[in-house]
Amino acid sequence: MTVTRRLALGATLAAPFIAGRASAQGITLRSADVHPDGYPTIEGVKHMGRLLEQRTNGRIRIQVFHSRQLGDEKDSLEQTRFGVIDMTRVNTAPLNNLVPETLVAGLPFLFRDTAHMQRTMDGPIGEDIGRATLPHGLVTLCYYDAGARSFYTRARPARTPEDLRGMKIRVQQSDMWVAMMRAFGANATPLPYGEVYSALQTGVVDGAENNFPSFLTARHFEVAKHYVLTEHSLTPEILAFSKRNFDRLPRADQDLVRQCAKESVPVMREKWVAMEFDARRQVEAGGAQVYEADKAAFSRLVQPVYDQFVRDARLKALVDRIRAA
Ligand code: GTR
Repeated sequence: MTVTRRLALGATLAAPFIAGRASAQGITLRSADVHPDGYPTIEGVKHMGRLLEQRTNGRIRIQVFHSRQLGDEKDSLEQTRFGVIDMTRVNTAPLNNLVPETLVAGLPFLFRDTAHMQRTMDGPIGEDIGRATLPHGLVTLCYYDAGARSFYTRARPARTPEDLRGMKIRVQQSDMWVAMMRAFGANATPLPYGEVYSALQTGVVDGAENNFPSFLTARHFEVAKHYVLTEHSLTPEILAFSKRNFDRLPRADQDLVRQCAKESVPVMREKWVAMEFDARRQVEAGGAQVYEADKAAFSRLVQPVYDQFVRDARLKALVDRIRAA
């Protein structure tokens, strides 16, 4: 982010806080996202905003700050927790160290498929995970899809754990994700999303892992062309509201915010399915190669991650319930 941009934003955000201050103009909720405009997560939040606007005759609106205008996910999470902004859409990973319940949703090869992930996160298990964010200043409103994450590398494809051994792989800033790479035999380099492109370009890392839409929109396919379908995690996205600001809303508005977020989920998912398909086509047209992976070999290695992170009874119970779901 340039200095001028940061300063300009600082000025915007320093403006008197709006949520909970009923005025003639109503409330504009500020929401952050790292993705560019048009990405399915942003379309989801915009849909939620349209619903709120319709149902309150324009009294409540949402303004989305996309493209990391408010920084990377750790930054926007802090801003949300402290009520500087109202909402943020992040992956579960940047929450893992703070709220261990969220790491369950990213565990390698836990969800059998997308339907299993959606059923889990939309139901009581997702509610329990969401409730765990409350003491940390975040009201979890809903979960969005993030497809399956797979590895992509610069020099050669990593189709087996053997191929991946010793490679430096960028991961999100989560201890569980670091351990996952270790289990696969790679060296994890935790970095914020905004730094991944240049890390790949300059060879600071040998590869990274993500879904097709992010691989495309962050342009990583330009600098790491070998995409291998390991699909090692179906970690979903979280849409979180600042608890501090949520508590200042009247009860009826709180219910409405929750309801409109819920109703944005199928819209987001529809856009996701379309984009996932299209993104794969586009990266291939742009010179990326997609390979099958030896998934069984990768999945045989994950037990140490479970041993290290799913130790206490709370998390064990969540994992058992997910497996049984
Ligand atoms: C994307 C996800 C982002 C962020 C990013 C990353 O798939 O939508 O929220 O987690 O991956 O790898 O940092």
